Amino acid sequence: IGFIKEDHPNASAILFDNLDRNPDAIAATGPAGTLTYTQLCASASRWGNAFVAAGLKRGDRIPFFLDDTPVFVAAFFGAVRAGFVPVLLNTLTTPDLLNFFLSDTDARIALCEADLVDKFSDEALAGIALDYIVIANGEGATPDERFVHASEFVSGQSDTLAVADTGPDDMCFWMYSSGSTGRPKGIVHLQHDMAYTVQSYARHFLDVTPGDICFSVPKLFFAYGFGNGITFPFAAGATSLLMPGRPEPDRILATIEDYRPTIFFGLPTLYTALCRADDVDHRDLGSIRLSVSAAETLSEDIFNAWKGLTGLDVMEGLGSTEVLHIYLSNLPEKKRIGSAGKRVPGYEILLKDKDDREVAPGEEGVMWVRGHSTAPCYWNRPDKTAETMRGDWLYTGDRFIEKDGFYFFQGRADDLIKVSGQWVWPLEVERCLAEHPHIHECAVLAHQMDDRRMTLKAFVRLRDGFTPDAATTKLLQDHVKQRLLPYKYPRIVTYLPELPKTGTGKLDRQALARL
Ligand code: 3SK
Repeated sequence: IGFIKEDHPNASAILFDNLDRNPDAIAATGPAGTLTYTQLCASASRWGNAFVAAGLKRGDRIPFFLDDTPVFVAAFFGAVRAGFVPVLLNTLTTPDLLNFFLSDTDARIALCEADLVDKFSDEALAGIALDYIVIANGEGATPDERFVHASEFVSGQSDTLAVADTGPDDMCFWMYSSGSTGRPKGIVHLQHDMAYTVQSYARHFLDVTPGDICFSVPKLFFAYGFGNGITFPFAAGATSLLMPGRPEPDRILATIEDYRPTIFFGLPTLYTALCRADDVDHRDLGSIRLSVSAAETLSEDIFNAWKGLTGLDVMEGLGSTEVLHIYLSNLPEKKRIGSAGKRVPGYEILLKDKDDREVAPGEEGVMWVRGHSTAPCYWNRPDKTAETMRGDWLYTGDRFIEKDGFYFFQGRADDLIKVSGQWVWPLEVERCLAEHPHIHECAVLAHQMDDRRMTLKAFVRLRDGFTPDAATTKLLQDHVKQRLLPYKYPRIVTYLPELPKTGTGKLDRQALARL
């Protein structure tokens, strides 16, 4: 794809190059405000200068506990341009986890959304030596002298900022993996990684032009939302539509009508909620030219429902935080429903068996990915780095089958469990259960019983009008027994009014495992 690393010594060029190209175009818009490229670069410069004035040293980490507003973007590019390292945190983080992040980053300054100041509780700050917690998007009383408002923090700083003397392989920003087990891992991305995702995925699949307005409902702290809402629009001189707050269907639909985005980025759970929203068929979705989905498999029902509403085929892909963005994708005109798509140019893909041998065509294997946007390591975790970053290849732990170049997800490599002495993939049971007409949504997890044996536990949200009782449980178990091998039925079925979701709208399997 003709990518020359040396051309990307500092990632802030993705924003600042627009000062020459289209300074007066709208860079960011949404309920929190609208800024041209000139205004956004000036704001980024003030942030960068303020971090320098606060005494940060090259490579110092700055945790971002921020919602999606222009402040996020300005502080991000200001920090990167000045040689500091933003750490993008999920704002749904619990205080104990926030404490871990603040300690793991060894940060001296953290940024916090005004609405979320309560999260910086005594528990979150125990043993943490922060000089400043900078409060964004709100004024008002501050809890103690460590807290300072952003207006004060950047006040008097210059509107221009010299770029730090970084190189393409210097650390640029981190995100944390949610991780299926154990504490989260800091995923380290380098200065050239963002530009690589532009030349690989964005160029071949999105073709963003300056007239586009990109709207990512998944938040900027999530690698998918980060590419959709920061990297791709700014690399093209387009506009990013930023919507802070909860991703409720009605707010999303109103935002689409008000700001008329042309590229819409969602997730399967979100498309499902939108397709089921009251009066969705009377809403104006006509501005959207391209709809993208990632992270999980979109059902054919929802694919068809969205097509009925918008006339658009959702373009499904799959990526990871370690790779930074999407490395498998369908195209609207070249797709297989239920598949994560084909290899994105710029990434090499291998499917290997457990002895590290490439599998034969049509056979299942664990996916390995190689490309220049993959993170080189997890911060301070040589054990986990060695498991995942193997030379310049990344071991994804996802099992796939490839047919005609399209990859079909089969589950995680590590979630195979033995029930009654026989192997079961919880995902296979989940997919089977999800087809039952009484089910709104469900998840199936491995569950260890008191006697240490493993079994399958289903978490089910029923559709309205169905009763969570023993008769329904038997119906659901019989459904699985009849469609899969009989031993695969979930021995435990727990009914919930709603299944917990992560900040990015995925099923929160860790939260379910704790129930
Ligand atoms: O989950 C995904 O498919 C994904 C896509 C893009 C970037 C990051 C992630 C995790």
